[in-house]
Amino acid sequence: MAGNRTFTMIKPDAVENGHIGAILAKINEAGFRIVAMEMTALSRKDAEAFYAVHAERPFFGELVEYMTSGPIVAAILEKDNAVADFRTLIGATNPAEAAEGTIRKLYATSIAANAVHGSDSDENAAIEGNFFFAQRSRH
Ligand code: RTP
Ligand code: MG
Repeated sequence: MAGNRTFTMIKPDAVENGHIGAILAKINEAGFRIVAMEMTALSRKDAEAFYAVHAERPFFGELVEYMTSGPIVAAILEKDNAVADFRTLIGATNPAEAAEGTIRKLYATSIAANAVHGSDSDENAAIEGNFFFAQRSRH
C-alpha cells in the first residue's frame, strides 16, 4: 500500500468523553489507513519517556499526570504525506485556536486535554510507532 506513516494517540479526555468512534471515522474519511491500533494505558514511566522532549517545559508535570489519567488509543496511520496531513486534520495544539472541522476543534476540552496526538516529523512518527508497536506493525 502506497503512502507513509504517522503515529496518533486518542488521549484520555477523548476516550473518557466517548469520542473514539467519531475520531476514527474522521481519520478514515480523511483517507488514512489504520495500520496498527491498540487501546491501552500509559504508565508514568511510559509517559515520561514518550514526552521526554518536553521534560524541561513548565507543563511537563501536568502533561504526564493527564496522559496517565485514563486509557488511550494508540495507532499507526498510513497515507501520502501522512505527518503533515494528519497535523492539518487535528488542528492547533490549543483547541481555541484550532480551525473549524478539525478533530481538536470538535473534541478537545483544553490545551492540555486536546483529544489527540499527532507526530511532528517522519523521524518521530517512526520512533513513536515503534514505542507502542515495535514488533506487531512490521509486515
Ligand atoms: P502532540 O505532540 O500531543 O500532538 O501536540 P502538539 O505537537 O500540538 O503540541 P506539543 O507542543 O508537542 O505539546 C505536547 C502536548 O503537551 C500538552 N501541552 N500543554 N498546558 C500547556 O500549555 C500545554 N502545552 C502543551 C498538550 O497536550 C500538547 O498536545
Ligand atoms: Mg508534539
